[in-house]
Amino acid sequence: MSVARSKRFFAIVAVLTMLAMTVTGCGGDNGDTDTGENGATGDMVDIKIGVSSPFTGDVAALGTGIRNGAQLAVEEAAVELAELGINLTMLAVDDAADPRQGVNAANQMVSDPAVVGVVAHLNSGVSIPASEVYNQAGIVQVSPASTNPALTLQGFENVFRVCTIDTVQGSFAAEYAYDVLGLSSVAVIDDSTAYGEGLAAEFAAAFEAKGGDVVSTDKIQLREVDFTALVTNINAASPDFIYFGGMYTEAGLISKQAKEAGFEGPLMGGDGLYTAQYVDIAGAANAEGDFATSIGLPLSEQPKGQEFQAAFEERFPGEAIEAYDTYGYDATMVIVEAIKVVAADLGVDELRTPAGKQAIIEAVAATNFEGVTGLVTFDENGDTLNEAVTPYVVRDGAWVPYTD
Ligand code: ABU
Repeated sequence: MSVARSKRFFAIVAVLTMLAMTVTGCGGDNGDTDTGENGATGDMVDIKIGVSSPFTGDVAALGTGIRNGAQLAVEEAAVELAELGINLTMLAVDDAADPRQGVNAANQMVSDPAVVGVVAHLNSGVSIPASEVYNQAGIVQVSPASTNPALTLQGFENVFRVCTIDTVQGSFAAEYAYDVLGLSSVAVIDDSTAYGEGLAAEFAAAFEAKGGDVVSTDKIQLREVDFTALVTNINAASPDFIYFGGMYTEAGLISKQAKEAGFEGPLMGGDGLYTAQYVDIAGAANAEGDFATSIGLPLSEQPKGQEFQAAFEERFPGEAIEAYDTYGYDATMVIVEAIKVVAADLGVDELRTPAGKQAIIEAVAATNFEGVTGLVTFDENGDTLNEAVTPYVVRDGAWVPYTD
């Protein structure tokens, strides 16, 4: 981060306070600025970046974090873009981790002519159906956190993600469990979602390829709370550990109920578990020694992680930085960088036109951006080339990077 940029990162100036008042969605709703017929407020062209993830419901901790990261980025970028004649604000819409609500959110965002790109969504099962809406509308979608490979294999030129995919995460987890942790038998469970099913399948295939024994495979449903029969069967099979493909709410309950039923091994899962909420739900004693892989490097090792942390703590005092906050920030900045390219090439008045939005898609495809999380570049499918994954373990009631 350059000195000038770093200063902007921390500066909360009067104009920013005014702009922040138009950043919507803190309560999960949307909002509009007063915009003239030509999309201009005074001499400024109104441009919005849409942000949609779960701000309510069982996985709101991760979804709200994405919005926080995006909000930080928009507020920082608004100062620079104002100098170009662009009034940049954020349109935040809750998808509640629900595919139908996600498609509604997508329709709401693309129907606003000021929206030139979206940071969306957390859940793969939401991102995939919503991506059709963005594709039809010719709007760029950059997901901060949807890791199912299918999202970027649809042939949509407008779809990108800054997180690596579950093919990478699942095989990393299998190798780690078998080679580093010395675990050789596992009960695999997934939550019947695109993410959970996909990750569990990738993990199980890679674990068996290593020589590991998958003693059972089971499915649960979202919002299930009683896993008595499942953990009884797993205890009878006595695997070394449980692997769960899914999110932290169900994972925490399975860990709790398995340990309380006498299971002595750890539970392991993916990035959907990497939040303090997991430990709270499982109970610290039950979660102790459980494992998760998460996308990217630990915050302290991300290239601009410490600057992000300082800015975040000033902007959101008392709030925790969740797994995908820096990815929400970087996904937003990828769109901001594209806006700057298109504004320079075509002029700010073209940004809201179909040609301008298409040019933004093309500029995002050519991204070469030093983000908080590292260098952001995309392959021909729109997947990031940054494939970092980190193993974490619960120690003394908190997730920490795992070291031998
Ligand atoms: N990648 C974590 C959870 C989000 C999803 O891909 O469904």
